[in-house]
Amino acid sequence: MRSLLYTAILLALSQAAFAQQTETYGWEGTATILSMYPDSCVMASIATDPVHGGSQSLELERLSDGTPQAYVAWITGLSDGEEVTASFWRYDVTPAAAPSCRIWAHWNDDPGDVNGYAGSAGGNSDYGPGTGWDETEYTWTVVDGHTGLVIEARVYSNPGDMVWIDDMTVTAPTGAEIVMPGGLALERQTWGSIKTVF
Ligand SMILES: [Ca+2]
Repeated sequence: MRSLLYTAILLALSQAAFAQQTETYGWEGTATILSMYPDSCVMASIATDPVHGGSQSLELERLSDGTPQAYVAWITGLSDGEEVTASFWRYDVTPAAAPSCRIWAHWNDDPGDVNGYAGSAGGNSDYGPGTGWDETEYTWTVVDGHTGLVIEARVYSNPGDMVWIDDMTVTAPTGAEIVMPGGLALERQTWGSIKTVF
């Protein structure tokens, strides 16, 4: 009986350790991106053509010479060894030439500021086939005590280049928080409410 109980507890613990949550975002509302780097590097807007799912997508136009990073998701509350997987569909029709798009990320150890930066976390180096929509994905493993990760959509390689993004999926441990476009104001409001309580 006791060993059965231990087995049940161990099972529950292992399930808790590996429990994952998944959030999706398809740009069907008005929110575009959470932030960007450098400042004014992209024009982010809602498009109705091309679209992968639903009736809208995210349109990114590169404005800066430096590689623009459009922040499309933010995961906080992470610990070493945990994994975050993010994917989105991207659209360009220029095989082996710009415009192209990659999924990338950087660490952000400040849970109160989406613009915090604690070093590059790398990403998927593939530029895609450039023959319309294709899905790009990458899995990051948390290291070096980092606690947050910002998912970027990067646009290559000249000012004026445009790419489209749709149907993003982010999977993270249940103990983490996933912030999607449009979720930032809510998060701040929640923090404000918490501060008021204390
Ligand atoms: Ca969509």
